[in-house]
Amino acid sequence: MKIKSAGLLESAAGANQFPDLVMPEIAFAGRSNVGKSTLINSLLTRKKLVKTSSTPGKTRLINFFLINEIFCLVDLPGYGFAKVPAEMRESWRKLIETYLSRRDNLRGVVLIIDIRHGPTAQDRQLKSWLDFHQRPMLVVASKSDKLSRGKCASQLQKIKKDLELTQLPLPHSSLNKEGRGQIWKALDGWLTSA
Ligand SMILES: Nc1nc2c(ncn2[C@@H]2O[C@H](COP(=O)(O)OP(=O)(O)OP(=O)(O)O)[C@@H](O)[C@H]2O)c(=O)[nH]1
Ligand SMILES: [Mg+2]
Repeated sequence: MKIKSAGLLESAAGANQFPDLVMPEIAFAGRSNVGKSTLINSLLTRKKLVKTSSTPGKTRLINFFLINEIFCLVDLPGYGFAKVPAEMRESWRKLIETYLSRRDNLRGVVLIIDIRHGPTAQDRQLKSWLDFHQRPMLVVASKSDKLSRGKCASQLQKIKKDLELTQLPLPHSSLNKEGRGQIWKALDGWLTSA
């Protein structure tokens, strides 16, 4: 995919702020700090389009990025960040669920799991919830540069088993760009499906 243009279209705190679009959309979900925003930058070969941070809880709104004027990539707030007050966590959960259950133009969800840690209970919950809502899903194992080749391979198997997937997750590293081509191939399939 050649990226000709990429820009922030909307930051939404509620469903009334979701952009009124019919173009295809792909969302990125996962635990706080797992690398959602970094993956979007890596896919777009933009270093700073999406704000990233070593402090968890950076992305608090749903950010819609318009790409090539023809589709959107959507950065969701991360879940599972213990330092966020309970009522705020609850409001994020509602925001994410509202988005994922209602968005008609959503073609698929990229669920990101840290390759070192594997899925948490909340990741498993989200996976079952996406299955229930029949949302196409791609699991990406982030930060593959943090482990040796052999350890990466065994962690991919473990994530597959834990989440009861039919295929291995795709590894990704923002440092050496491992997996970028394969991830794009999956996203292209969603974007071009009717
Ligand atoms: N080594 C390495 N670090 C990564 C990779 N991807 C993300 N990181 C680092 O992980 C941290 C969190 O990345 P973000 O992209 O901000 O994570 P996020 O999932 O968007 O986090 P929230 O917005 O808080 O939900 C940053 O310090 C990134 O530089 C990777 O592939 N390799
Ligand atoms: Mg983020």
